[in-house]
Order: sequence, then structure tokens, then C-alpha cells
Amino acid sequence: MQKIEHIGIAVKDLDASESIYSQLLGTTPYKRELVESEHVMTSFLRVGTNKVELLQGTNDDNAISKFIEKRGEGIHHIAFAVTDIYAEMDRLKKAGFRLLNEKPKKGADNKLICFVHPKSANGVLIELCQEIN
Ligand code: CMX
Repeated sequence: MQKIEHIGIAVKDLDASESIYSQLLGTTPYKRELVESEHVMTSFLRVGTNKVELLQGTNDDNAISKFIEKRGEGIHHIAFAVTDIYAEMDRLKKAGFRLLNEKPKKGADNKLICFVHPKSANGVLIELCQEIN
């Protein structure tokens, strides 16, 4: 894996959190993007070569709202950049990690993504992401 690409933070109110993280990081979000398949609205801020992704659920039944209901707002996942997501998925599967996707799917910010179950990684939801060229 190359580096931490972004850290995903589950929030209740995207407008309010954009304001908090803009102040905190001294920058403004460079994009908002709806991930329709996941029912989440995302907002991205750059911090050096990494990013912070703020996530808010857009309906009553999505991973972010469920997470907040159970655990409150906070760090939802850590995403690692990979150059060959198929090879990494194969490597992790063979090593016994529980992948949440059979095949990579289209994620926010022009990425192919795959999640690894938090029970496989000491309680942390892991995302693999590969830039789509
Ligand atoms: N980080 C750490 N632990 C988490 C978690 C997270 N983000 N989400 C859930 N969990 C915990 C639950 O609290 C639960 O813990 P306990 O058993 O100790 O109570 C455990 O994981 C398993 O929960 P589950 O009932 O099997 O599964 P859930 O229905 O809670 O779903 C998960 C959890 C990770 C499988 C599901 O959220 C998922 O498939 N996530 C991937 C997709 C996603 O997160 N999409 C939103 C982001 C999209 C984007 O970045 O664009």
C-alpha cells in the first residue's frame, strides 16, 4: 500500500462540520460529492498529501447513520491508496482478511474502492482505494 489517502469522519451535520474542519485545517473543502449507492454525502478537504472526508448519511438506512447511532460521531474509516486494487484484494483475502466487496466498486473522488471489515483490523474499518485514470 502506498500511503494513507484519507480519513473518513462520520458527521451528523455536514455544513457545521465543514465549518469546523475548515477552521481546524486552515483550508476549505475542495468538493462535495453524493455517493448515491451508499446514501452518503461527502465533503473533502486536503491536508498535505492526504485528505479528510466528512460523511453524512442522506437517508435513515446507511452505514454512516448506523455508525453514529451506535457509536456517535467520529473516525469512521481509514483509506489506503493502492496502485492495483485487484492484487491487494487478492493478497488480503489470501491472508484471511474479511473483505466487504467481492469486486471493487466506484467510490467518491474518482476512486475504485473496497472495504475490509473492522473485525479483521482491530476494530478499524479499512478502505482500499485506487485512483481511476
Ligand atoms: N468502524 C469500526 N467498527 C465499526 C464500524 C466502523 N466504521 N462500523 C460498524 N462497526 C462495528 C459495529 O459497531 C459492530 O461492533 P460490535 O459487534 O462490537 O457491536 C461491528 O462493527 C459489526 O457490525 P455489523 O452488525 O456486522 O455490521 P454493521 O451493519 O454495523 O456494518 C460494516 C458495519 C462495516 C460492515 C458496514 O458499515 C459496511 O459495510 N461498511 C462499508 C461501506 C461504508 O462504510 N460506506 C460508507 C462510506 C462510503 C464512502 O466512503 O464513500
